[in-house]
Order: sequence, then C-alpha cells, then structure tokens
Amino acid sequence: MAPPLKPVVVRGGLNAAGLRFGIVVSRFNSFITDRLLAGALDALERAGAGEKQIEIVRVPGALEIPIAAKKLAAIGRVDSIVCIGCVLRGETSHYDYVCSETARGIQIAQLDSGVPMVFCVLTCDTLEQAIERAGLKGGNKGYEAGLGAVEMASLLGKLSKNSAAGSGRRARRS
Ligand code: INI
Repeated sequence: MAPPLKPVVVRGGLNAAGLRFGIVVSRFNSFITDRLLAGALDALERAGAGEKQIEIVRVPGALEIPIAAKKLAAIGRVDSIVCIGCVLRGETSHYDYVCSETARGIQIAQLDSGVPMVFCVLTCDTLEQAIERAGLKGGNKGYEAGLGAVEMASLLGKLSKNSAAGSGRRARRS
C-alpha cells in the first residue's frame, strides 16, 4: 500500500517578531472601541510585539475605517491591520448601511492592498451585547483580532514569492 500523502501545510504562527501592525479604531461608541483596542494591544504584546511595531490610526466612525486602512496599507509600513469599530442598532435602517458598507469596504481594502485586515467591528442590537464582547464581562473580541493579525501577517509572509512555501521549495512543517 502506498504511504499516506503528507502535503506541505502552510499556516501562520503567533510570533510577532519582525512584524509590524496597524490598528484602525473608530471613536464612535468609544466606551466599547477603547476596550477592544486594549484587547488587541494585549494580544500583540503577548505575541512579542513592542510599541515601535504598532501604529494606531483613529477615525470618527466605522464607515471611515476602510479608507484609512487602505491608505495605511498603501504606505507599506505594516504587515496586517486590525479594524476596530462598534455599530449599535438604532431605530432606523442607518445601522444596516453602516454595517454592510463597513464590512464591504474593509474586504475590498484588504483584497486590493494585499495587506490582511482583521474585521473587529462589533455589530450589535444592544449595548449589553457589545459589552459582553468587549471584555467587560468575558471575552474580548479585540484580543482575538490581535492574534488574528499576527497569524495573518505571518501567513502572508510565508505565502510571498520569496518564502520557501511561495517559491515551490519545500517548506519546513510548522
Ligand atoms: N458609526 C459607528 O461606528 N457606530 C455606529 O453605531 C454608528 N451609528 O449608529 O450611526 C456610526 N455612524 C457614523 C458613521 O460610521 C460615519 O462616521 C458617519 O456616517 C460619517 O460618515
């Protein structure tokens, strides 16, 4: 019987050494976004990032995140970006536009730029739901996003032309 296939698996690591990160954070609902930001910074620090590796960009609301993230990516100073916002449902359809256009804009920005952007925009019906996701009661989505940014920056590095995985050379299994 032929031995089982063992194809190369490419995946990102959680070591921030040598990587640079952007965080685009909106001021709208800053009670929540400040805590998501703290969670993201905690994750980056635990992954080994120092403050010189991190750049924070402030924008007014969620709708302004995509253009700021796209510009930041274009400068070429960062390897991945965490996009932080919080949209709370109101009484009109405004919420739906802000949510869908923010998500669409961030997706377009990361695909156009090739710089991974982690979506950390809470879209909640109530403040209570947002509080639960911002670490005031339990988990912090900003922390998860920070780890996601490290993993994606690492992964994209491995998928670049010059890396072993990208050049067709056999990558070390990790
Ligand atoms: N921006 C948010 O980040 N969260 C919200 O809940 C929100 N609501 O509810 O309106 C919001 N609106 C502002 C929007 O993101 C833009 O900043 C504004 O429309 C100017 O372009």
